[in-house]
Amino acid sequence: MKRSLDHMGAVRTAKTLLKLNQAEGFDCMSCAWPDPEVGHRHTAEFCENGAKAVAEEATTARATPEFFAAHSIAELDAKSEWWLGQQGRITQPMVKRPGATHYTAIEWDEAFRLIAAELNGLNSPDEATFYTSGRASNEAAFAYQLFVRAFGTNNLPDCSNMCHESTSVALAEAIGIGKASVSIEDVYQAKLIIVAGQNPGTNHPRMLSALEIAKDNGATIVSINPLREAGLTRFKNPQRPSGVVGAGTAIADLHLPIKVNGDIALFQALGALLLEWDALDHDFIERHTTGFDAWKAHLATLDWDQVTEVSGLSRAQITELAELLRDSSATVFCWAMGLTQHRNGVAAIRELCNLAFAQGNIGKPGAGLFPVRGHSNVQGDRTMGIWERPPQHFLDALQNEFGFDPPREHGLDVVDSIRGMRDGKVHVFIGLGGNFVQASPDTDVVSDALRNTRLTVHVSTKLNRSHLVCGDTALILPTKGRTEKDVQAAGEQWISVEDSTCSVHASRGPLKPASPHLRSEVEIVTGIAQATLGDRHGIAWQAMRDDYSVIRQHISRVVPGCASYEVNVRRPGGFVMPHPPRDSRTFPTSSGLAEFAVNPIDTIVAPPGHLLLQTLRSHDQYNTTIYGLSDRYRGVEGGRKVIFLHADDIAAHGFTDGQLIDIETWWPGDDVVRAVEDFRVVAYDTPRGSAAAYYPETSPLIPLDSTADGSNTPTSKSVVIKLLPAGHSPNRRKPGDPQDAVGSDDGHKRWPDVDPYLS
Ligand SMILES: Nc1nc2c(c(=O)[nH]1)N[C@H]1C(S)=C(S)[C@@H](COP(=O)(O)OP(=O)(O)OC[C@H]3O[C@@H](n4cnc5c(=O)[nH]c(N)nc54)[C@H](O)[C@@H]3O)O[C@H]1N2
Ligand SMILES: Nc1nc2c(c(=O)[nH]1)N[C@H]1C(S)=C(S)[C@@H](COP(=O)(O)OP(=O)(O)OC[C@H]3O[C@@H](n4cnc5c(=O)[nH]c(N)nc54)[C@H](O)[C@@H]3O)O[C@H]1N2
Ligand SMILES: [Mo]
Repeated sequence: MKRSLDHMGAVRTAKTLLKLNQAEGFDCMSCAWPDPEVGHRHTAEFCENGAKAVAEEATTARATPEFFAAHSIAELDAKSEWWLGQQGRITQPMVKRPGATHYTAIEWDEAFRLIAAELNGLNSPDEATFYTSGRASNEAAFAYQLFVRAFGTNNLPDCSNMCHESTSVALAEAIGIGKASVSIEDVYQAKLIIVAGQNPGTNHPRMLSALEIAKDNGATIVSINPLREAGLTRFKNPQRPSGVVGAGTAIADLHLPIKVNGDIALFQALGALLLEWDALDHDFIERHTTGFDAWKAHLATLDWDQVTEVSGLSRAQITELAELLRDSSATVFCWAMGLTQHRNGVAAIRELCNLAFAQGNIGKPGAGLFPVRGHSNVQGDRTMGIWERPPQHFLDALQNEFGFDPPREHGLDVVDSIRGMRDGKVHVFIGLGGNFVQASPDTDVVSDALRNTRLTVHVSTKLNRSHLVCGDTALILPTKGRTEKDVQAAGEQWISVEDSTCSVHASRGPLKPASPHLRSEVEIVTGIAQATLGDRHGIAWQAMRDDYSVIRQHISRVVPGCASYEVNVRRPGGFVMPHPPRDSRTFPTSSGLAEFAVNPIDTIVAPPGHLLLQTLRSHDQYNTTIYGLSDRYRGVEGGRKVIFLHADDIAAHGFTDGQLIDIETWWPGDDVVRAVEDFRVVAYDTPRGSAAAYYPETSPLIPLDSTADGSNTPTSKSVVIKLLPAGHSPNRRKPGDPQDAVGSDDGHKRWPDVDPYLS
């Protein structure tokens, strides 16, 4: 409430928060956690971090043309990401012309003409890349992918490429559809819930309420995580009077402090024990799966010494979880970035699927696979066709509906788009939301790549680093957000989104837009499309812009599972997309069966003297948006450049708790030294050899080429690092380089003189 009142004042706070996640209100733009059924929602159906996300968007601060006149781009680039965000909502389209030092205002139509001229001047449509962050609505996303394909490319990288792509790949192979097989009701009914590589207390706080309900119903909850995340160990439900006082509920009954990247070994060991005890669903295996015998044979060779070494867990700890699995009649497996962002992320998720198949934990009440998505509409955007590797049937449907022949070859994902720009093959970058420079790995490389382009365009609500890393020409196109009313020619519009459990529903913003010049994402996308394509292919962009139900009619004919979209999505609470494994144990894989997989335990082993670093979120950020400098649940206040280490690792390096150090990456065959400097050592309860630090401050350490097998996801959760006392990194910047306050993000800046953290 304090944050909301500070940023929005009392009236806007009441207007927004009471509409948040209500059937007639708007969808929270924070995470993709599902809403309870209509009729079972609280008056305050939101969490602390959802309220922060709303305050961040509905803030009364404004970044006007006068603001941009007063600050050069170089000056803004010396500021922290936090400071940039605090300048408020961007009020008008802004342009940086070639050679200019400042952004200046530009009319919408001129901006669109400028984009059209650059796009139409390319030798090939593949010389442009079109990024999407996961906040865009289904309507905006559908129009955007339609424009990009009508323009002639499948270069549609998105934040998913850096997020749950390993999940999408693994699940598509294993069950034939890349989405969660559960409803929120399944969570309530589960007997056992495993939360692996996820920190719901911070990133999906309303999940804790669901876990609490499950617990009240008798479920056992297990966390598998190198860190003992506070939200799982003591949860005070703010929705209950008893939740605000007292010690809170211990959500997790069992915590397995796994080493970073130890999960495949653990899952295989669990499988081996289930096999040994014959704790299997033979009927399910027989009727619905393939590959069981190979999996069984593979696990017969399991080396327990390797398992305990790699996972950092004892046989007794693993057996305790295996017994819980054995005794559970319905298990839900939840996961997030702790599994996906590793070189072997796809294999880890396939191994988790093996466990689910062995006991038939899919397609029955209280059981299933639950990848908990990040961005509020990242799943919907993919459903709408934001994908660089679209399935042929989707392209066929697009062709039928619009009469043009969409490009058939795969496009560039995030990592390949960066390579394309770096190598001078991609000349235009357009971002529908997001903060590409800070979200991508290898910050210095991606910065140079963007600067190497002719045009960068960002459709954004607020100022961020990516606006300051410009192509020859750069545009910022300010958009309305979820909190805001959207009136078009046909009257007030609403949009639709899909959550982690395939539930699709409507969202309407209650507030007057931050500036009269703002346009909606649909308006901007169709505006660019119309300027670029004109009458090409005869697509009626204007009609879509005037009335979003025109887009929804197209969606109903193109997107599988969306028949009668307009009617279904208008229902209170919306509708649930079909999911054959969940609905009928039908598996649309190539074999028509759920597929067991055999994976080696090829965990990344850090060379002697090195550690494995995972880069994660604090309690006070939304991805690259830094709300503040407090990671309350981990006891860190006032700064973000910290590294969490086991006390023995600190001692082994000859460091002390609180000391400043530099961090370097080790990457085979690479002569570049990647380093970030002046990170404060924090002794923490994590296995030896495993380190943790915040993203995006540590993103410069992640080599662009370090990606997951099969999904090309940057390995944000397993970076081999070396630690040095501060000042010893050869990469260190010279004195006189920009020095900045806390919250700095390029790793080259110093702490202030005040004590940067109090634990
Ligand atoms: N408030 C807030 N909410 C958010 C976001 C935000 O930034 N702020 N971001 C949104 C987005 S886009 C996403 S994708 C989600 C992210 O949600 P999470 O995946 O929960 O986010 P991370 O902070 O990356 O945390 C990863 C967790 O995995 C653990 N972990 C790391 N490595 C390993 C490993 O090798 N094995 C295991 N078992 N665990 C490991 C870490 O200790 C940490 O608890 O949250 C979404 N919601
Ligand atoms: N090292 C490291 N890197 C990571 C990760 C990690 O764990 N570690 N996580 C990865 C993950 S999971 C993800 S999803 C990506 C996130 O990558 P992105 O989605 O690219 O990043 P965000 O920080 O969510 O984007 C924030 C920006 O979006 C804009 N914005 C906000 N609301 C709206 C809106 O309604 N419309 C539009 N058009 N713009 C809006 C604002 O200008 C804001 O600055 O980062 C990835 N990068
Ligand atoms: Mo994400």
